[in-house]
Amino acid sequence: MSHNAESTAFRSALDVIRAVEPRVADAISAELADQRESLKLIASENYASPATLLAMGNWFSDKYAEGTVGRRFYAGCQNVDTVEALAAEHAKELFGAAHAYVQPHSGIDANLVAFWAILADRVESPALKKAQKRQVNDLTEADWFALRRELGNQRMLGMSLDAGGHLTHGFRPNISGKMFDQRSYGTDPATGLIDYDRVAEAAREFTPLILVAGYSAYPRKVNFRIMREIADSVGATFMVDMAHFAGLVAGKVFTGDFDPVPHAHIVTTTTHKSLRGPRGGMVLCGPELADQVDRGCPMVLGGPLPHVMAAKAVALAEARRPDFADYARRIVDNAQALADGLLRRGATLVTGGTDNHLVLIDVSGYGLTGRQAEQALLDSGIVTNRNAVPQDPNGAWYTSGIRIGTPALTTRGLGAAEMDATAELIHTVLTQTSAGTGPDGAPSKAKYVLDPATAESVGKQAADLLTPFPLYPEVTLA
Ligand code: DSN
Repeated sequence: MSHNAESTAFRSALDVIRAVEPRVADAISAELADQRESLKLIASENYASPATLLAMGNWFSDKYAEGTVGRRFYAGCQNVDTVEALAAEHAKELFGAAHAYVQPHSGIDANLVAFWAILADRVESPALKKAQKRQVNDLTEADWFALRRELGNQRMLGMSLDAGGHLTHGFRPNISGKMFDQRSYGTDPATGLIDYDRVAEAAREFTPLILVAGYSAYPRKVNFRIMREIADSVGATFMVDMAHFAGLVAGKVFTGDFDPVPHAHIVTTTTHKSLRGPRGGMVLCGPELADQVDRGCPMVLGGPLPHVMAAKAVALAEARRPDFADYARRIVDNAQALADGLLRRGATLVTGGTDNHLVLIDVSGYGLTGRQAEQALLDSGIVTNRNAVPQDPNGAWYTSGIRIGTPALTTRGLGAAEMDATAELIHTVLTQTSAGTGPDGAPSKAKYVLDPATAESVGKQAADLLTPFPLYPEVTLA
């Protein structure tokens, strides 16, 4: 039996792996089967193309390449230079950025690179300047102490986690909340929307060194022009983490005031969410910060992952094609269709809807915590994640929200009609689930009751919904 190139490639790879450790080959096959069967609504996930996936499984993984293109600490990096330069070139063209640094391994790495670039650029520290000029032998113990004190007490203002901000924007359990003197801005309790006057007020009071915009659970566009004006008014560096919506920027759905690249001093992103690339991070900036950003390795990062940079180059080339703009548009159309379907059925949505790729359902109206809802939906073949809502009484663990997003299902080809059907399935599960009790009979935030027959029926309908939209149709493993 003959196979197309993709099937042959993945089958051959699995055969080779199976000969060494069959359980790994089986797990990889099982992961494809699981992803094919699940109605994936996790807002931060997607399906990378076969070309992107295949670009990661090769000899680039064997290469050390600390440094930057043409200026490495290791010999023999000419091919790594090729893929790193290609990825950076595609990123610059795609986003209209002056400089792109494609080495970060993840979003947190990208943010740390950006934080340290800003600190190195902005903090008046003679000791730091000496260290930057590699005059470290001239630094005394007192200099090092001063450097740590000066760098460690800078101010950052970012969006609070429960309003939809990200862990790395100063939330206490993350290093960003420990290395910075941090404050956060929230959203208007009545509307759930960012109140720019309040952000400006917080910035005036706190005078941060860094103002951060970006989110992982805010279902609306952000006006980056206004945010930049606020940053400028207090002399802050304006940083945007566009990890969640990079695909919408790439696809020109977010333009003008809503495109962060022309407005921010520095922009970070992951490459695997709506951008649909490999798992990794990236930093974009103007010429002023480029040198500091390029010091990400060794300041924050170890050796880059050349195999992932190769995959970034492939995915970014894909995102420059005209059909990516259509994909980005459909992501938002689908999110709005999903939101409308839920609202028509009586759900409460944070901000009352969406204008990006995600929807945040407040499940307290169903008498559930986010954790109960997440598990009941999972039992029914619908993969989501629980998420805090603004001023969440259940905190970040149990939460009162369910975050759903459309990048993955849009990649599969589902459209507005399927989004409405998905809204019906979610509504069915949430209305049919009730809060359970613990062993002592006390109310539980984790236990729930859902008739297994309902879960099975919804699971079957979810599977039926996916049948016309096969995942990786070009790949046959059996
Ligand atoms: N964990 C990612 C998300 O789901 O939003 C962000 O880091």
